[in-house]
Amino acid sequence: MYNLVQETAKILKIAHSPVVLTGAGVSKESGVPTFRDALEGLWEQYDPQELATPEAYQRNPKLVWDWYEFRRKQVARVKPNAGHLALVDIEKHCGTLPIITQNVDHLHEQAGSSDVIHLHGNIQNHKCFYNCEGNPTPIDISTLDYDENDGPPTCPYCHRKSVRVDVVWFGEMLPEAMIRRAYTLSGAADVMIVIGTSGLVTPAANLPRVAKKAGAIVIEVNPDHTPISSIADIRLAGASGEMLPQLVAALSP
Ligand code: BV8
Repeated sequence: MYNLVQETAKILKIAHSPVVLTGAGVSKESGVPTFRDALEGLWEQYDPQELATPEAYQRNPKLVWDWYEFRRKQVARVKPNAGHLALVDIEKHCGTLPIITQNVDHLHEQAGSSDVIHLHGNIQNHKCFYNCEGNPTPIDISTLDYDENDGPPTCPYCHRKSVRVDVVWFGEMLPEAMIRRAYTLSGAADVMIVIGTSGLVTPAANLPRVAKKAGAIVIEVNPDHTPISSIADIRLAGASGEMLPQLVAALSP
């Protein structure tokens, strides 16, 4: 593994336009369950795709609201881990390191990464399900007076019980500006580091192939094999909280 880390450091030292794609695995060592693990305890009877859809919210708004409140409070308690912090150091070494993330936590920003592209939104933000004042209709729930046990709060504009978390659900389009920039960055990258994603959800999962097709070197950091492993030039098979600090050490003179 030592040689692969050294090899990766050599590649990064001469990279002009490196880019990173992250998934839930990069936040796991902060104590945030990966998306597939996000169904612990009382939630384990559900499939995420049965909770993370507009249909699920319309079918059972309180269930969906409660799941996201459970996750939002979990995320609010955690801190960036060594992997997030190592990415900040790598950005300093490379001069630039845009991070395209599928994660809905804010740990990359909290660690100090300066350019984070959120493909799937942020669990701390909320909006009206009907976008009654425009798409989106942002709502700050800290200004609302609502009963935590009574499901979604009332929208202050249209007065329906329609407040929802501002993340991208299955079957919903990604924010146009975010996905367009992600494709542009991936197509212009000379190195893409893919960290902690199962590579199963599109369009995010397409990005490593876009980078590869454009001639980028693809490096995967993941303890497990994924559909992206087959196009990776280098696989650092381990936890990001261990692999990325080793990479920073190898970059240091
Ligand atoms: C779209 C926010 C156009 C919500 C998420 C059929 C019908 C309808 C749609 C589709 C269909 N077939 C395909 C689609 C498209 C669909 C899709 O891809 N479905 C999948 C299930 C097949 N995509 C969409 O709907 C997207 N929109 O395409 O719009 C459209 C519209 C209508 C119809 C068709 C197309 C929107 C997708 C966004 C969904 N929202 N998140 C929330 O968080 O609640 S997705 C969510 O799951 C994550 O954000 C992430 O993107 C995804 C997968 O999660 P990962 O991050 O990869 O995490 P996971 O747990 O899977 O894996 C963790 C990895 O980390 C593992 O590999 C593990 O080994 C590794 N790991 C563990 N520990 C560590 C580690 N790695 C490093 N270090 C460690 N310590």
